Amino acid sequence: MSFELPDLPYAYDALDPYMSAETLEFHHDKHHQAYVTNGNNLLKDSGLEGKSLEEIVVESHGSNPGLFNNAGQHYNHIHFWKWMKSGGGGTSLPGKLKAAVDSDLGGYDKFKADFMNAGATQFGSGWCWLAVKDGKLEIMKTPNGENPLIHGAAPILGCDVWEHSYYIDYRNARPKYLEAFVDSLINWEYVEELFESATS
Ligand code: MN3
Repeated sequence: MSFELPDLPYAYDALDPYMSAETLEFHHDKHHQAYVTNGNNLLKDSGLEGKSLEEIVVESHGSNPGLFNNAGQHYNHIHFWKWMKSGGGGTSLPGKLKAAVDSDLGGYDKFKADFMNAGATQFGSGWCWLAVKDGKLEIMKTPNGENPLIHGAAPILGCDVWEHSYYIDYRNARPKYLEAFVDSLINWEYVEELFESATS
């Protein structure tokens, strides 16, 4: 396979004021595009050309760091755009997901605090995650382009805490960005869809 930049699933200004059109133009058109371009160059002659994106991420880990970084970030961003929507976020979790958040994570308020804390305490660039591991929800954080796939878990929600994701709108205030993401941007229906496929 070769990597391709997907279109955003909404207009550039759809997430305003929580994430500006300017941020999305740079983040999608420049940063994600660079992972696609560099990833395709590094995929050539890697021996992984015929694999799925998930397989490329897992199999390049530890053996081909350049490809791993770009393939990981391509995977992460494909989902990141879909993890947000206009009018998203807040406590309106679909039923099965809400039940799992209650039983595995101690409820929505604790999920929110722990997810934001994972993002705020990721030193430098990286991601915070809600993932399914061994059938249960877990909060995780990873550096750079890494994601839960290489830890035997299925990511169902992730927030990009690289500075390019928030510096235009929030400057250095990463916790404010994380709070806006949780309160006003999360596409819970897409999270539920990934939860269903990770647990079925
Ligand atoms: Mn990014």
